[in-house]
Amino acid sequence: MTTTQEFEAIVAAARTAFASASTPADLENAKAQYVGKSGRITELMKGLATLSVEEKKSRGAAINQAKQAIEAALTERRQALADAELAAQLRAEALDVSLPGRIREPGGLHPVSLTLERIEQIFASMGFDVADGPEIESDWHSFTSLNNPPNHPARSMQDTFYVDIDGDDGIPYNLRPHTSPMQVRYAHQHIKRYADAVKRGEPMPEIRVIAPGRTYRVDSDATHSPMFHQCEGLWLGENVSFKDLKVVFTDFCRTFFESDDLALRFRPSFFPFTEPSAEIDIQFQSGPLAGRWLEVAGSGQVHPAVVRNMGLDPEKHIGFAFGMGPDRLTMLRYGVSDLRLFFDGDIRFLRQFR
Ligand code: 2U9
Repeated sequence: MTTTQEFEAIVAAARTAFASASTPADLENAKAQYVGKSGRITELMKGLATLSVEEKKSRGAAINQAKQAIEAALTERRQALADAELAAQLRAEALDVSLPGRIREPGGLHPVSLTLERIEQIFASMGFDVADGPEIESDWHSFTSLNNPPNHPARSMQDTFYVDIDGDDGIPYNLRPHTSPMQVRYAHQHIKRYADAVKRGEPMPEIRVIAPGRTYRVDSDATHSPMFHQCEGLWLGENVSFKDLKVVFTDFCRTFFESDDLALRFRPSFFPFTEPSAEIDIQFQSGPLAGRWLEVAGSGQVHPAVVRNMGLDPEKHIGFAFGMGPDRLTMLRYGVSDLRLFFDGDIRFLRQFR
């Protein structure tokens, strides 16, 4: 083999070795075999020492040429590997900007909250205050003050939830079975205002209040939940009559259900805290519920004993009270057939009201 052929073979072998190096580390190993400390080119250079000046010149120039060719191949391969590495990284970290974003859906109020807000707004427009109060109540506030006899079944463990703490009277506190206690508390909070007015010789201020909120009873099926909502209302004054109850409640129902041809019926009934008492039924004239009488509330003239328990004079404060179930009103308004849907927390149901 001529010298030229020998050098060309070395360069070709180096090119092949570089081409088969698939990582920068492999490539540097391959490089060492040719232009490293004891690489083939380096060894050839060392071999020049024993040659004549003439031979050194010509062989040295040829070795240098081979070395430059190998270094050029090396640089080329280094660049190719770096390019491939960058391309792989770009591929791995690629973002598909055409994918839809992850949207944070806006929340919304629970359908029963929508109803409570609606009820509050309608009664506020008729001059009613909105009362708030505790959900754990004393026996006196939940039952005695409302004229419930001591042995009344509503007081039983089958009907009312009790907590493990006794009140001052030795009777355990209860989870309020209605929102009436809030109105008794409301009256007591405002007694000073009434007394001051009487002292100044002014007419007795009226009580006009609604009490919306969570209530609890031992009951659970498609139309009863152990936790449910109530909204009661109370209007007491020197001249408030059953006629006012009819006007107020008729106006409320027509506004709430957005229907002017809604019929109302007051059916005689009994509650310990009102006398006389009436159930209130409504009848839609059109739509899916048309023609059926639907019970929506209880009502009545507040019993004198209850007025007295509120710290007021039943000769001066006469008026009416009513109580309704916002859960049921929500079912009627939106056509929901199972009460439990409101409390299951299924987002597919709830988002329909957003
Ligand atoms: C005071 C005095 C009297 C509130 C009233 C009703 C009739 C009534 C039920 C209707 C549906 C409860 O949710 S429900 O099951 N309520 O029938 N509630 S009168 O009477 C009061 C309230 C407060 C001081």
